[in-house]
This record gives sequence, structure tokens and C-alpha cells, in this order.
Amino acid sequence: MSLSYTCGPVAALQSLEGVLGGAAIGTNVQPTAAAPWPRQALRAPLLLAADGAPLHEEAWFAGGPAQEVQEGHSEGIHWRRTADVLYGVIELHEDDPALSAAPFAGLPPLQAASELLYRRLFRLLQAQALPQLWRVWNYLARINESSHGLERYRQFNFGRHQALLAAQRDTGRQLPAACAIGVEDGPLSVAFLAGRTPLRPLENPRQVSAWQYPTQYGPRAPSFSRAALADVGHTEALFVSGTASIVGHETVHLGDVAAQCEETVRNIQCLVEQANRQARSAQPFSLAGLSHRAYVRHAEHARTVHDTLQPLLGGAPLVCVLSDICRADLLVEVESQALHPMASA
Ligand code: 3EB
Repeated sequence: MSLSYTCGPVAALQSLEGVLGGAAIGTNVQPTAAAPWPRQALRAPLLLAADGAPLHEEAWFAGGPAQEVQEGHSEGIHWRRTADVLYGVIELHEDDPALSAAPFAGLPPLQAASELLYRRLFRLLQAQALPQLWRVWNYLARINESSHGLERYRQFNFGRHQALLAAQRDTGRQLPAACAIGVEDGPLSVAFLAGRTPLRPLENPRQVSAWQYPTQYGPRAPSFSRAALADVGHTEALFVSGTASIVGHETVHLGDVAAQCEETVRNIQCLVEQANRQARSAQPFSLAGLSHRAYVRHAEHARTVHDTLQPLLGGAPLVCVLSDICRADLLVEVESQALHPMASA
């Protein structure tokens, strides 16, 4: 089988047959629950969209002969899968009644929601016998606000970490690529790709691994790899996590959005080089050959972000979204991905 990825209106396709799932971005997106396939609603403004398009849609497809796609709803997750790969979406409101019972009662609500959501996610992967989590998209409301004495992003990290422990999963190194992004409102929303083969995690030599961050960034470290390679049948996927203007473990270029963009691209370039040392596909990965999504904190920075990134990324596809970023001093974050055909044996 193979895995592919498109941008554009999925409803306009001939059939949904090979569709695993995807995402819709815009201020007027239909709720996740209303979608006929697992489709994560990211309710956030698109910036500088071509011809003012109000909606951006992306979808993952399974290809190849006789790809049977199964679909289900379990553990609160809407999922689709083939024999090798599963895409799922799960949302959990912080006032969900399950969070006022043991062992979650009394915890900060977002921490509890994160732990329960990830416990469900890991149970699904075990039940479906596709245990390897490759890529996760995390969206949470009011990410930089605090409650119960802890910033909400740090609550999320705590809950995610507890769920990894509860599932007896690795909390260092063998972690998915991820992003964790702030939206105005709504439930905790997580979309994910998982499969059969262990990912090959990549770290950035310019940065401390996130799972080794010192406790000044919160009581539990963020559980993600800087990037990951995954084999999906005849396709090699490169997932570059949300990447920002961080060197070592510190934010650099405070208040300078253009310089933050340049530093971010240096970090992504570094990850592309790491990927090429381990890649199995025929062609090397490159900045210009990836698809990119930029999360921009302030709408008035959109033009600067776009015009700084576009040439550095060699004109590669770039979608800009207005959203919050997990550190209050980060003005921009970029995530990237590519799918390459495997070198023939
Ligand atoms: C950073 O490098 C920026 O918590 O899953 C980037 C990607 C970031 C993923 C996550 C956080 C996450 O620390 C923040």
C-alpha cells in the first residue's frame, strides 16, 4: 500500500473510498462531529489565503490495490484504517462527566482531560493492533492561560505524560512527532496517525530534546520527538513537529518575528539533514519538497511571516493560521511533512 496526502476540498472528490481522515481549518469549519470521515476541525482564521478562501482542507489517503478501509467509533475516537495505518480524531470537553470521577477528580481540568484522552487513544491503538503512534496534532483552548497554579499547556504536558506512563509507553526517544497549538475556545482536540512499524525518531542537535527540557518549562516535559520517519508500505513519511525559534532550550529573538522565522527554518533544515541520514526512500528530503503550515500568533505579522518564510522554503506550499503557540514568547511555529516513495528493493 501507499500513503498520500492532498490539500483541497475533499467533498469534491469522486469518492471517499481511500480517505483515512484529515483536517479542516477556518473560522467557519463544521464541527468535527458533523464530518462524514474523521476530520479535525481547527476553528482558527486562515491568513493570506489565496483568493480569500475561507476554508483549508487536507486529507490523508491510502492507495494501492485492494486497499480496504475500515471505519469505526470507539473510545470516543472516530477512526479509519487499513491493514497498516490508522487516522483518528478525538475531542474531549473539560466539563466531561468522566473527569469528575476517580482518578481524575480534583486535577486541573485540562490536565485530567489530556490524561483521559491519551489513555483512550492508547487503548484504541492496542485494540486495533496498530500500536505505533507516529504523528499527533494537539489543539487546546487558551493555551497560555493559567488555572490551578499551572499554565494550561503545562497541564496538558502533565496529563499526556501520565497517560504514557499508565500505558507503559516510552516517555523519552520513541515519541511521536507533534504540535501543540492554542485556539480561542472549544474542547481538547487531537488527531493522529498510527501504524504497525516503529517510527524512527529524529532529534535536532541545535536543541535540547523536548522530553529532556528542564523543569522551568513545567513539572512534566513535553512528550514529542522533533521529527519522525515512518514506513507506511511503499511510502516513507517524514513528519517534522512544530518547530520554533528555540536554541538549546531557550527562546531566541524575543519580539523579532522575522528573526524567529529564520531561526525556525534553520531548525527545520537541520531536521531535514537528520532525516536524510536515515531515510530509505529514493530521493532526499529538502525544505522545498515539504509542505509547511505556519502558526502565527498576531495577525499583523502574517505578511512578514509569509514573506520571510516563502523564499527560505523554496516556494514550497505554506499555509498560515492565526493561533497561539505554547510559549508566550514565541511568535511563530512551523510544522512540515513529506511523503516519498520507497526506494525499490
Ligand atoms: C517547542 O519546541 C515548541 O508539546 O507536543 C512544538 C511541538 C512544541 C510540539 C508539544 C510543543 C509540542 O518546545 C513547542
